[in-house]
Amino acid sequence: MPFGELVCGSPGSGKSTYCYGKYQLFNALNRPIAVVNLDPANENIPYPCAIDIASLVTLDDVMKEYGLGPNGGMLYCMEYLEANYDWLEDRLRELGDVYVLFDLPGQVELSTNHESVKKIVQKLTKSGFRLAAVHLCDAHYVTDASKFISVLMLSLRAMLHLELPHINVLSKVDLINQYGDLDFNLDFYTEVQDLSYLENALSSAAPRYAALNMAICSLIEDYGLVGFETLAVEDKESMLHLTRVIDKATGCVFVPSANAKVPEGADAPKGVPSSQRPNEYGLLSSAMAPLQGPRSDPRDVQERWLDAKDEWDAWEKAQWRREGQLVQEAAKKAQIRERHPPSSSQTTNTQPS
Ligand SMILES: Nc1nc2c(ncn2[C@@H]2O[C@H](COP(=O)(O)OP(=O)(O)OP(=O)(O)O)[C@@H](O)[C@H]2O)c(=O)[nH]1
Ligand SMILES: [Mg+2]
Repeated sequence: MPFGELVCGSPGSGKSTYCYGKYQLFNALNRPIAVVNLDPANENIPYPCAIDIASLVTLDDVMKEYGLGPNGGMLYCMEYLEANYDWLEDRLRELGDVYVLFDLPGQVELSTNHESVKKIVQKLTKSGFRLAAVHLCDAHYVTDASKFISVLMLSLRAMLHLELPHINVLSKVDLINQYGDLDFNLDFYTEVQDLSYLENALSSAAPRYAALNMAICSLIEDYGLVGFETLAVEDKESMLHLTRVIDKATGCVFVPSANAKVPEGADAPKGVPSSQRPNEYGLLSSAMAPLQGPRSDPRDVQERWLDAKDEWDAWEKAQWRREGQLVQEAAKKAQIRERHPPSSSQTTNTQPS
């Protein structure tokens, strides 16, 4: 049963960079992963691409052939992919039981109202994929009340449209202090508990629309669905935390590792992937426990990227320097050992008499 993510979000929100970051993280963790590029306009793909929509259709060709603009062309490409879903299915089957990331184009209508992506997702789900939508929103939107409202609306719309386990993410949180001070602590924006506090900021920016803005706020609150995780793609702790959140949302957290033991007496036919085998972990007590650890609390994130960014940066640099020194020392020692291998008398273990 393959697990995976549908990585969506507005243009430039960091989708492709996130896919590459996750690819590197999973390789370091020895978790098999494949990235599928579904953006027919993605020319500089940063990650090794397991499947590329460009080998089926490209935006340039569509624009030339049908005289369409870039946005219409993009919608056509997605409709073409939907019509040729077999092409995608065949290639996904060849990948086997790996974790799959789908890197979507930045046109938000694809994940908010256009039907093709939704239908492709439905077909993937039907064929056994367990996907979560990871919706990236640039973190700088939280520095302005009206932009924050628009990002909440966009996120809610995507949640209602895609009908997948859904994780909204404030990406590029490492850059957030460049856009000035926040009116509230970061957890106000990530937890989206009480939007009435935005009233002052919204009314002073656009007094004419104050009532409309507050009506939108109460609509978002009534649904009670939108909340955010944070992401700084180069921060390992941030990536690990987000990975844990997504694993929990997809149910991947319940899947034992490939070499997990099967309980005594349980029926476990050979060749069945580990996701379909019984296992002996106490999953409900451990896997569903609240997430803990660095960057799992928005207050930690605020301290790291806003309140004490310089101190943390300096500390991290010192750690990297230390790691670099250790690697150099280890390499030197290995060189010396190569040049002067220990004599056989030094290597043989002498048994005590
Ligand atoms: N500082 C910082 N920069 C980031 C982060 N994530 C992405 N970026 C930068 O944001 C820019 C856009 O990133 P992309 O990954 O191309 O964004 P995208 O969403 O794939 O863009 P489209 O495919 O055009 O919609 C690049 O310059 C990235 O280096 C992050 O976490 N921190
Ligand atoms: Mg991209």
